[in-house]
Amino acid sequence: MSTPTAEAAGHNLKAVRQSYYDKIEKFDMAPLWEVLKDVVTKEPITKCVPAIWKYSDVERLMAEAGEVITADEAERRVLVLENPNLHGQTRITNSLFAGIQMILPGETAPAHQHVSSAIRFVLDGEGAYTAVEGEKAMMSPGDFILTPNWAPHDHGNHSPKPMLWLDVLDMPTVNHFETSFAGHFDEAMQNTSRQDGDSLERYGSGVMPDGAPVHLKRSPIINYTYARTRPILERLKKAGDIDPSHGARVRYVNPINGGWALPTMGAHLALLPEGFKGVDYRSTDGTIFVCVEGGGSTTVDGKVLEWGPKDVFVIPPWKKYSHRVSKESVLFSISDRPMQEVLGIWREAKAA
Ligand code: 1HN
Repeated sequence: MSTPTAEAAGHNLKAVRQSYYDKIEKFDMAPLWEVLKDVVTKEPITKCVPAIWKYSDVERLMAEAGEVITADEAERRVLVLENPNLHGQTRITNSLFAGIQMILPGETAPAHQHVSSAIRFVLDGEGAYTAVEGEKAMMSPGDFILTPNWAPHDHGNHSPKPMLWLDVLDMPTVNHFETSFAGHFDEAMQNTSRQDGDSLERYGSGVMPDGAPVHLKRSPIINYTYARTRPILERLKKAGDIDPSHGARVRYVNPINGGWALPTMGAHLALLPEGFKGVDYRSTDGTIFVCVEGGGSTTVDGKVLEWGPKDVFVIPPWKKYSHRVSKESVLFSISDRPMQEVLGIWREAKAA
């Protein structure tokens, strides 16, 4: 018990400190000791919460967007997947943007470029294209398509059906650094000089043209097709090469140096065998998942996310999660892990 005088002295000290803080504020200074515990936390603190976007909702609401605005008017007809705890911030995690884009038969989305790198992960439709740096990449479900930093890109749909895909961009990080530049081209469509699949054939087969330009920061491959990647999961499964948390998993790499396909975002494709019960896992990179095939559930922070084909869900940084499936399933995932690794701040923890 403090004595009345000690209490009075305590009050006095508080008042003295406060008047000192008020004084230094006028000089744009502040006492670190008042906030130190909040800014240097013992463990990661995140505003991001786990969430799932069911494809049935996405498909219905996106169809309505098609009646409200054209792709040309919108420039990009994208519904932002906003983290429920970050509404108004145009992001799914603190560092990444995610959205669903739709392009209807006969539409084009005009050519532009920006500092943010983007990836597309194709959900629905067949045969619309995205043109990136002169390569016209035809899209099929499960394809993973890169639009590296400053690459000119446009999209078009000459197929009879709507085409929908997931866009993920590092835009919130680019804006964190306040380094955004963007440009538009006079022509709606860029001239394409390279055919569908050209970069995958040139660079993704264990050889590459002698004297090929060495892109160290980003992969030269534009479209990592599902047709090429899916059979590798089958091989891993058959060989029993199955991680207890992640299943049979491949990483999308830059074939020049074995690093991530992009310097800012890293992606995987994983097969969870029938009856898979994943061991708890967590890492500092908040991760966006897409169910490509099958269905199952992911438990995170006491919450159960039930997912099926084309559903998108997000796991916040450093939250323990585990996947469970009854039938064989395929999950695509993407995060800001390459950025964290290059800064030396990425961590993971596997349950014992
Ligand atoms: C963008 O340029 C595209 O090119 C998609 O398709 C989504 C989200 C934020 C900023 C730019 C695209 C985007 C975007």
